[in-house]
Amino acid sequence: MKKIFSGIQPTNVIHIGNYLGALKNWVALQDEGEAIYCIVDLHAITVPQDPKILKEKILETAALFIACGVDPSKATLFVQSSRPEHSELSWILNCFTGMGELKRMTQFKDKSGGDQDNVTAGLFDYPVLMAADILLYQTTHVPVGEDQKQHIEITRDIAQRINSKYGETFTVPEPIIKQSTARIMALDDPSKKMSKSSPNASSFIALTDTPDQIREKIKKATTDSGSEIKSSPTGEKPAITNLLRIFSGMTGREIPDIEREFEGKGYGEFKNALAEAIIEELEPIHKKFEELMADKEALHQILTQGSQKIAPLAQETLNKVKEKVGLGI
Ligand code: ATP
Ligand code: LTN
Repeated sequence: MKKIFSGIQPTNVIHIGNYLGALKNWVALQDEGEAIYCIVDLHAITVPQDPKILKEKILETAALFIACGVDPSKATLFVQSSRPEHSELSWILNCFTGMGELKRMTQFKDKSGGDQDNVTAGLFDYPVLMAADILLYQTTHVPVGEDQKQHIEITRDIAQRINSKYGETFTVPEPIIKQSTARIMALDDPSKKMSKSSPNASSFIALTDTPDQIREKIKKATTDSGSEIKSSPTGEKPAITNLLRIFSGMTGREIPDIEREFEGKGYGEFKNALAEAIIEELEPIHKKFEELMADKEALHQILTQGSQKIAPLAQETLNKVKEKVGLGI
């Protein structure tokens, strides 16, 4: 039986890159095995956060998961910091991880912007906490976007290292990366990944954007030279390729089918149809999100129950590791 684990940080806004690259797959996978989905607030504090906003975002993120189709009666939802086993296992795994391995992580290099002395040790150590999240639940599959592939590889390396030193301790997990939507690019610059932390709000479409905001952002989205609505998997037309991938992800239609529909038509017509397709997919999500946010008590309860449900598994793995390493009395 598949054991699925994934997480999203409760920071900024969840955008259509997160939705197509990760969340949509989470929903599909909850019917294929035991799924555990986590709001990774400990990861969020690796960069400065306003405490009041962070708390509010944790609930909003839970509401968005459910609004997007994660069903709390099928999948377990919980907040990372509510289970102390994550931090504890993370410390132990730190002692089995090399500085050199962490220095090679491209996300750390990107996020520290070359100024490694002025970011937190938490940001450097971020992949080890992520490894703890995954390994604690003996996860078999981790649905993520392309940017997290290297973090799953280091998780596998750490698990294999401990397994070969102490005998079978952890399940070695596999990533699930849906290639067509694994890396949705920024609307203002198709050479950059669509990112929550971008200072330019026009670079992403948030799941909570209004229809007018969506129309405006798609209208402004960068396009390539020429006027053909045709993708180029080899990279000469990165902007239109990205817009076609978004169109396909939102509607479930194949890219060649969309290209045929817009043959001989211009960007204007294509962009109008794309904006409407996004609005149509997001409308029920907005509605559900508003309903869920109106009953915060119910959201608290879902998250508390989720955390209690998975406690025995987290404790079992942690105790096993402590025993093998020789910790405790
Ligand atoms: P930031 O860019 O600020 O680091 P983020 O947008 O990557 O944040 P996360 O919470 O780090 O957001 O990612 C949540 C999930 O969404 C991860 O599985 C990640 O791989 C996926 N994801 C993030 N951005 C994209 C994207 N542009 N395209 C596809 N998947 C993405
Ligand atoms: N690092 C991921 C979020 C994350 C995660 C995880 C994803 C934290 N722990 C465990 C999958 C499994 C991100 O920010 N994109």
